[in-house]
Amino acid sequence: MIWVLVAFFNVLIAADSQDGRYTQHLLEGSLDDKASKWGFDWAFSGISSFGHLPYHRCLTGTDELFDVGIIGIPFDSAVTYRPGARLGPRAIREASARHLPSRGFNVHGGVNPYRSWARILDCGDIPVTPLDNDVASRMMYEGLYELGNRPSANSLYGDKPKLILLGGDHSIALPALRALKEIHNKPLALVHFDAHLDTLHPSAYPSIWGSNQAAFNHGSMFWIASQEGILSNSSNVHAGLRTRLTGDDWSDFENDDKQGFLRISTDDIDDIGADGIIKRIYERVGGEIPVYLSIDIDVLDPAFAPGTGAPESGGWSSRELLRIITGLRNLNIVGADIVEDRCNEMGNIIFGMLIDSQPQAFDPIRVYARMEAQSSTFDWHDPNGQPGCSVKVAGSTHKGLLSEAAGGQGRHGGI
Ligand SMILES: [Mn+2]
Repeated sequence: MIWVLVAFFNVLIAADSQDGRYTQHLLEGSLDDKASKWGFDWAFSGISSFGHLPYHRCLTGTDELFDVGIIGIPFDSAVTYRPGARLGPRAIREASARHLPSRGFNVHGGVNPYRSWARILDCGDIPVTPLDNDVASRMMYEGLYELGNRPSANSLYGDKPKLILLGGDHSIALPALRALKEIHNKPLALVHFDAHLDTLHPSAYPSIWGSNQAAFNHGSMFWIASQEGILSNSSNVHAGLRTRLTGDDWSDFENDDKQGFLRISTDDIDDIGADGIIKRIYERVGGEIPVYLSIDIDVLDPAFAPGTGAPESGGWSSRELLRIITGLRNLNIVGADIVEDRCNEMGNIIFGMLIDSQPQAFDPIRVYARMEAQSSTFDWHDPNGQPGCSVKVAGSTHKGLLSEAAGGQGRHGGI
């Protein structure tokens, strides 16, 4: 067979000697030109990192600092309905292929995230075990604490990098909140987009086979976070709710009230519009407290996100959600997640918003909110066997201009 190769080589040489354009073309650039000649990708070429960002397995090396880290959390062992979100990070990365540095200017944020002050890396995945949720929770916490506690590459907007998590089911938010609370050394405000509350007492699930591990699920993680004192007790918001409740009464809402949440229902957008929802979130959260933004894509109508883990009809459109999220750019966001399915367009909007987020620029609706960290205990077991929540959250102070927020419960006002 070697003669075939030799013959082929001879043909190439002959062709080249007859017309030197091939050799000439190859030698045109110096070595320094290689990057400009080959260092780009089309939307459809290249390895599938998020938005064609530089990929660095950040957990295994500290040599690459970053300001915003994209981190996959391929874990879905805590769902109660439809699994599959462990494939989310891969799906999201693939779906983000049309985001490129050369065409990355975000008209909502007025910035090209790829060429901004921020160094953004795709930090790869945390290889979370699917076999033991206690171990999985520890792996997520340790990995995120490690990454979030590194110095940022550029300290212009903070000493610590911002973390964006690609889920994964929604339970991943709990180890993320634990890590970020430790890193920032104060309770966080949670801005939570979801059809569901996710502040459910673990015993709300219909089983007597409870355990501490069973309490770590994708509907109770914010209840646990509240019990552990991770969340500020009056700066949290749900947006896009349309869930049914446990049992025969309003106890899920009453339980939610105790955890310091303002509820904005899906229907509220018909009454106050996207701008009204943005305004309510600002009034509730303020611009200084560190914020964790958690987006369960079931906040969207199943028409837009049909593969999600627990679909509910009657949700917002992609356009409505993008408009609301983009309007939140002046929150002091320190971490965010996108969970419970694959998604595509939201990723770029979010990191554009994150790197443009700066507390000192927060001015349009100035809210003076100061929270005092409150100790609380976490014990999912209710000694009386009651499904109600034995929340122990001491009183907190909340100074500020929150008159509308206080009554701003939307369709579910006062419940
Ligand atoms: Mn949900």
